[in-house]
Amino acid sequence: MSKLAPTDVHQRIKDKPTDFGLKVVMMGDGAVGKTSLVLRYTQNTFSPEYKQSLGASFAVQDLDIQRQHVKLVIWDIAGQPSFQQVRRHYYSGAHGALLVFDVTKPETFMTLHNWFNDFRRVVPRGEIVLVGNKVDIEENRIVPQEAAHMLQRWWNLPYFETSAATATGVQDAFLLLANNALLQAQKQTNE
Ligand SMILES: Nc1nc2c(ncn2[C@@H]2O[C@H](COP(=O)(O)OP(=O)(O)O)[C@@H](O)[C@H]2O)c(=O)[nH]1
Ligand SMILES: [Mg+2]
Repeated sequence: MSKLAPTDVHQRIKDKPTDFGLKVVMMGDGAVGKTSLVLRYTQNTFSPEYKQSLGASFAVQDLDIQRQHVKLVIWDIAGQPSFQQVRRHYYSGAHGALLVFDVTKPETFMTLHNWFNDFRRVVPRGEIVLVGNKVDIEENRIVPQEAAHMLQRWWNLPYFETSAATATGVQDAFLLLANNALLQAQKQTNE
């Protein structure tokens, strides 16, 4: 039998029960930086190599927000269009989504409405935060801020400019998503 190390005991005493489990999903075309944003947020790391996601994986982040102990479960789903049916399945039960495009690739901006509609069809009241990623490569930027702001007003969503490479905006985007998702989850519990 293995003995508990003192640090484990401390960890267990410190561990508080979870008040809320929140599910959020990453959305957006392949290679916009979804996996990189999750890794930056949960592990504070970044890798410039491209590894295509297959299927889905998830990361967990413990947060204390609004005096609640929250377990944020972030689903990172593959962006391949052939997985559309699979995506619908992953959306169900989600409290929110991070909708990501790449500011250097206008085609990833043009497809946002598909992601938005797909998600809202399954989760009509899900919270969405819009994210323009890769702002660190400003010289390659093609999608201007004004275009994102237009969409933001149209859909009434929060918008953040981020870089998984430099960490710009990443914490802010996930924190606001978690906050809004928690409010939504609390509303549902009280109904
Ligand atoms: N310069 C830069 N490259 C990024 C950024 N985010 C992701 N990448 C790169 O873009 C590629 C695709 O990223 P990935 O996270 O796999 O995209 P996903 O398919 O949406 O999950 C990888 O080579 C990443 O290193 C960023 O903020 N800035
Ligand atoms: Mg990925």
